[in-house]
Amino acid sequence: MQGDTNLPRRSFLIGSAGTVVAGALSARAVAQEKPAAAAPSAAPAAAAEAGNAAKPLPPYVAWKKADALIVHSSNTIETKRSAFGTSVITPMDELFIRNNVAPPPETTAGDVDAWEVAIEGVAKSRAMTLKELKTFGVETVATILQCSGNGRSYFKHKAKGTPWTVGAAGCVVWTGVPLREITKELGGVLPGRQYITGTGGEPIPAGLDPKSMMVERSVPVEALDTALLAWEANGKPIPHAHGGPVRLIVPGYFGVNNVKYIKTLSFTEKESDAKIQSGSYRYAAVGEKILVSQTPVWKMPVKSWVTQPLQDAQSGRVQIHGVAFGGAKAVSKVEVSTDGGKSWNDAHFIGPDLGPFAWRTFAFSADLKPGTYLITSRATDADGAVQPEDTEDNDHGYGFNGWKAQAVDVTVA
Ligand SMILES: Nc1nc2c(c(=O)[nH]1)N[C@H]1C(S)=C(S)[C@@H](COP(=O)(O)O)O[C@H]1N2
Ligand SMILES: [Mo]
Repeated sequence: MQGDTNLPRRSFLIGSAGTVVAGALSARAVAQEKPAAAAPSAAPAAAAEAGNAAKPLPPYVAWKKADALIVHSSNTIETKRSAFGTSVITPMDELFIRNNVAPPPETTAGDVDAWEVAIEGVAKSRAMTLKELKTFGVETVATILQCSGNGRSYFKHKAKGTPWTVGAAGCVVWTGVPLREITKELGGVLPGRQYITGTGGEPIPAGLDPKSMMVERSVPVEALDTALLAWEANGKPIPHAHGGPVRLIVPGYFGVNNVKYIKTLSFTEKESDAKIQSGSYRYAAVGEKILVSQTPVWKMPVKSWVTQPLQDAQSGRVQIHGVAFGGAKAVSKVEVSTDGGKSWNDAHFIGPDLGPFAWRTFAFSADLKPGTYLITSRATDADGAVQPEDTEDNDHGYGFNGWKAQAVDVTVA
């Protein structure tokens, strides 16, 4: 029932041998990513919220809401589980941050329209400014931006990397020009071009191998139907920290495919040979090296999590809230359990439906007597794929969507 989502499946995870490669980006990026300790705590959400509360926001995101965020490092900042609320859209000042390398210098507001993107692999390839791109078309889409490492701390094998709980994700409304309008304008995609490859605008320090550092990602060309070059997020110009002036948005695909500060958009015959595509962000068996033969983190699978209550509740009527999504397709149903998954109750969606790539907020009204409860949720996508109890381990800890480890211990008094 997994459809075409890129879930790690047993068949992908067996058969390749090798040693573990850490991070696979620059030594610097890996150092930034190293978790203090990815201890598999009984309540990782609470532990993370308490343990990291003291770390201040780095200057480039000083405008964010510190009390809604957990700062793992200057380039890895997570939204607190308690901050998601019930209003569908994640405000930019509460949205998580993930940079693989140091961002490029900020474009001054007046120069935003002059930002150039080279469009390649089409009949009339050329560079064009954002100002010109804006004339080709406009569309708005709500998508879930979710790091493929979201939930990494719930994997049993202590995967290396940032120990995200549920908060390396958000739901954002993007405005931009559809790629299909751009390709139409430029005479169409050249034959045999099977991938859309986006390159980020980070400068690569001299002396370093660009391929080992550059953020260049490829997705199947079928994403052309829904992808955008976006300049607006939640009704405002995309903040620099989130990829402004122009960002590639690939609805339904994991965060890393949504290339920030995009400089080149190329229709290519092959996937990029940059390390972030070829040597990382793929599902490898635990202890095995990432190989190009393994499945990349592309489409997101079905997932949900509870956002309230997270610790205590008053006995009587309790509103259990959360978010649920199908990933690369709509979510059709979500259930809530108050007994750790022994029994399930249908929850109802409470927020507006912003389309198949957005998440939906949900609620279940429970009558709870004093006691302790293990509360969790389980979503089903439009094709009937059900969020699993657990996600099979993979070396780098990608694609976690299990309902069991995300359950919260709640004391009702
Ligand atoms: N240019 C560029 N794009 C990038 C990245 C990056 O480091 N550089 N990080 C990727 C990863 S791994 C994720 S999860 C998302 C994070 O987006 P955000 O920082 O806007 O939340 O951006 C993706 N796009
Ligand atoms: Mo990510």
